[in-house]
Amino acid sequence: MAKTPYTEPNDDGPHDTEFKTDAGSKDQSLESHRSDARGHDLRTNQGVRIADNHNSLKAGERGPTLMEDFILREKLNHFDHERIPERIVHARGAAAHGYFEAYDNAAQYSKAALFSEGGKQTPVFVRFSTVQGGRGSNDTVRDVRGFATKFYTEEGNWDLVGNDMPVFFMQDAAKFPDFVHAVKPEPHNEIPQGQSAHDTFWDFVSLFPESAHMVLWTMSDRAFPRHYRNMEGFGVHSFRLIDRQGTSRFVKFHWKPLAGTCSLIWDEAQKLWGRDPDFNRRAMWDDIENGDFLEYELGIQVVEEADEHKFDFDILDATKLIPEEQVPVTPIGKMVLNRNPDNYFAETEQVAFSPGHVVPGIDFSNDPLLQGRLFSYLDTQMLRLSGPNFHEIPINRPVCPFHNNQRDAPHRQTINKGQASYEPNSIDDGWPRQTPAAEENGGYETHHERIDAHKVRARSDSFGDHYSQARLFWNSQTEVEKEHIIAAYTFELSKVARPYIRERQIKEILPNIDPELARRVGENHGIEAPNAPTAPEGELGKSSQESSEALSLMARLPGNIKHRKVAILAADGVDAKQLDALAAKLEEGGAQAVIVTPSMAPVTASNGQSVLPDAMLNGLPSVTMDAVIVAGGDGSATRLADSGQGRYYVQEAYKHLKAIAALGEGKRLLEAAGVPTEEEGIYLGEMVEEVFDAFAKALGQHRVWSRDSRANDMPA
Ligand code: HDE
Repeated sequence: MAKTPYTEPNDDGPHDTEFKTDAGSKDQSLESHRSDARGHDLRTNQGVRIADNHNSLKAGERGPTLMEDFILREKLNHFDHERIPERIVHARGAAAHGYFEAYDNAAQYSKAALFSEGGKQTPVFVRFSTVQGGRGSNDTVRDVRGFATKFYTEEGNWDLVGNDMPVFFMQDAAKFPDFVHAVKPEPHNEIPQGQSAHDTFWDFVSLFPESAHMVLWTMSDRAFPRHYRNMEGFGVHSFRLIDRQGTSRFVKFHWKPLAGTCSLIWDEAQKLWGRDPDFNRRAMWDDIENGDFLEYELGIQVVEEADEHKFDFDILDATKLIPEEQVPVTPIGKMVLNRNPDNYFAETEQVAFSPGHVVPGIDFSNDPLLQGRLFSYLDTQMLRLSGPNFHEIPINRPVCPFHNNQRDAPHRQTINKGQASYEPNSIDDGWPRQTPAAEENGGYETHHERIDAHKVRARSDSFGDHYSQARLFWNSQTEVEKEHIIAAYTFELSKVARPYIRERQIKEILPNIDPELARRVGENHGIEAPNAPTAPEGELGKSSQESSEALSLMARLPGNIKHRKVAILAADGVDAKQLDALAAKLEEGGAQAVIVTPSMAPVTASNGQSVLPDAMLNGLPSVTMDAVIVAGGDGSATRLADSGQGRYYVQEAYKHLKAIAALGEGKRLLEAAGVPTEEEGIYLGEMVEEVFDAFAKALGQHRVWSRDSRANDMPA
């Protein structure tokens, strides 16, 4: 290939190679930007000490304020500009720092330095988000979760900007603004916040069959994860990894949570909007503060270029996943999130991700959704972060050196020395110079893909199948999950005012996923659904497999009680020794015991000991917990049974399929609340040892699934 004539590469090889990352590199790079006011005087931004921070400058004590008051003007001026435009999507987020550690096998797939050797650590910053709601909306809404990771590698930043669902609502970037306009709060009244249950969303998706697969995912319990640590992540598109020999392979990226997958229940998620709108971000923050870190494995599904067309779908179509039975997920590394940001705005709000931030060894596919994203993310940062220098904001700066001839623009921080800001130049001896591509430590080289085609505004026939994988997902759900999906469609469509939109979804979309799904949702709306698919054969498509285990949330349940929060209900008269024994058992398994009492006043145990509560009944209601234990003692449970809040606590826990144990007289609370005492998932006994193992086993399954069909009878 002909070289650009003025190429003057580094004659003695690349120069910035002495730079190496370790897990702490980003923390160090942030250190010079941190500011701690303790021990310092209050000053203006120009450094002048302030003598009075309470009174503006006036003409007389009761007179008008003077323009001259430069201290007041600076303060108000700065305050007036404190907000930046929120993200058009993914506005509400929470983030954490951590590190990625490569496994031994990673280097065989990609020449990227972060994968170069087993055990190599690279700092990361991860932002989780919801999509639809504004910055101040709720955490536990029914929505997709963003899972965006910035790897600060020694060759520059790599952003893996993914979601917690492996597919997307559309195939072509051209439809993204339409979709977002439809799902966002409606334009005339800005209602509803954080929800897809409204006319414009269902109007659009019921007319847009390619969204059916992703909409089905969002109608599943995946749409409200219990904790960010219990959520999978997906790069969604096919990307390319390039190895040292220059071989390109298609890959799909997966984050597999080591703590297993589990979700909330819709009723619980809704109640949390009021009880704790910050439920997910608080849990992540608290856990990290307590040293209980979030951990994920990075996995890849690898498709050799020769196999690109061997699937019954197009791997460039972002509405399709590659079933794990067809291409297993190979783990290539592990990520640990172990440090909270120092400042929400400076880090979480100002972090700027882009799928276009890649490093040598990582490349794009022609997925038309991904191609559109490559433009959109940089464009959005120009507005959000006020210009092209957003890469200089501390959280966005690569940890490796970076020099180029980009100059000036708003808020420029770097003081570029020298006269030459162009290339070629002789004044600065040609610096900064290009680095030729190489097996390692080279300049970025795009994979040499041959493209010989007409310029067309068209879509490939191989993108025509809109339903086969929606059917695959539906067939892969357990009965309980299917019931929750039916309830979700029923609920969402009940919020749609226009009957013809409801009807269209039930008659024209759902039967193509599954006629039984359509019939059940239709029944709940008094609409008769066709008993067979209605879409043309091509749209219905065919999946070479009936179901896929990995698509059910149940496939990766936690299996143990680690990280779980268990409420121990207690009131005056409680058996203090039992409380200690319970706390010890729970902590031994890595769970957190939370003593919940009627008020924040200490309770007096039966042995006279004073027990300090961790929370009160309506302070940390059962929706914030994973399971409940009613402690025994002398009168404790009777006191709880006499209180509406006490009874409600266990009723709600029952309704949300939580494991419940009651010790000794604790049973009285269950009886008073109308909670059945003799069924699976309810554990009664005199001693902790009698009930604990069975209780812990049920908690490891996350919920008592066998209760699901009865749970809604509980009027909580
Ligand atoms: Fe995004 N997306 N997106 N998206 N996206 C944004 O960029 C966009 C898509 C995702 O925590 C925006 O900086 C287009 C798929 C995450 O800061 C914006 C298209 C996936 C985040 C944007 C998509 C995502 C964003 C808004 C279709 C999963 C939050 C603010 C062509 C693979 C990142 C911003 C963070 C954010 C555009 C589709 C994930 C407007 C045009 C598919 C996790 O640029």
